[in-house]
Amino acid sequence: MASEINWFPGHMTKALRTMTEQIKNVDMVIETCDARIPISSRNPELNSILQNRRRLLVLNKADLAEDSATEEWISWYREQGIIAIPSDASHRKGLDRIRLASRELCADVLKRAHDRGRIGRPIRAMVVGIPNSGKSTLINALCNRKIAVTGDRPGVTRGFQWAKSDSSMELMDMPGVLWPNLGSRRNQICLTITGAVKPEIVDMTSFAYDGLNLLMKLYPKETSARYLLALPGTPGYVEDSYERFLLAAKNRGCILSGGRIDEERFSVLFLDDFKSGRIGKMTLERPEKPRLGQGGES
Ligand SMILES: Nc1nc2c(ncn2[C@@H]2O[C@H](COP(=O)(O)OP(=O)(O)OP(=O)(O)O)[C@@H](O)[C@H]2O)c(=O)[nH]1
Ligand SMILES: [Mg+2]
Repeated sequence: MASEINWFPGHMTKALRTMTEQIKNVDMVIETCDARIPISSRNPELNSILQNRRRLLVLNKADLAEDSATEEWISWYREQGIIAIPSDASHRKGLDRIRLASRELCADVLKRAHDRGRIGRPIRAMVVGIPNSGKSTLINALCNRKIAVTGDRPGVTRGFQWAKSDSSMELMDMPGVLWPNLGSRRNQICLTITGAVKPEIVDMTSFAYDGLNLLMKLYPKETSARYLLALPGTPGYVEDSYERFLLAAKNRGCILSGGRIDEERFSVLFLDDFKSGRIGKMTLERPEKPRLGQGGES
């Protein structure tokens, strides 16, 4: 089924082309990823376009991720030589650190401009990342104005747009971009349940089912509490994952007339629960411990 999904619609090809054209007009890149999936929400195809531009990685939606895991990721990225900063753009958290790190990253550019008499030259940054990771929200927060259109679905920003902040930064908003096939099925699940993929293009019931299984594995206590399921290893635990999915749906009242379980309604409800953090603060992947003799990003 997954191979038939078009994860990479045409407007994303256009966005990559725009990035390639515009990269020469910026001093640095701010890449937003989703703090709940700090690896699988990074588009591997951006590297060839952004090359060795100064880059800041923002772990956005940190309010939905487990705090200790976010700290682990920040340290892990630091070890890889990547500056990563957590933020909650919706609630304007992490902005000062982003501004400061941007100034530090571009210190030489600012100094050169200063030496040529351009005092207070703004930093120009292109904001890139996967759809729905909060690029436009972050830009509005940094500018303290609603300049960019935002929305609770992927694919809101369709073209590039400049936004000027308080004179210290000029930010270029970009459409969110995925890549063909998205890697492993686990990556596809992570990206779909966190909201980077348009729900219309996938079978959401199958992703909700896989998502519930993943959460039961990673956060059994929180997940079973939300859906009134018995914990693994306790009496009443349902071993069969499909039976468990149906029971969760039933426990949340998703029942059709005649007693049949409304899997579709439960899928929407589950995905909405996860997206809004109602099941708990959750991080779906952890940094790999480096194996001896290994460096760089996985
Ligand atoms: N909880 C939480 N929600 C956020 C955060 N940042 C953005 N959002 C929400 O995430 C959704 C997507 O935000 P956008 O700023 O439109 O995302 P985008 O990356 O510009 O998306 P595209 O333009 O589609 O690529 C919106 O509903 C925002 O309110 C955050 O830090 N925490
Ligand atoms: Mg946007």
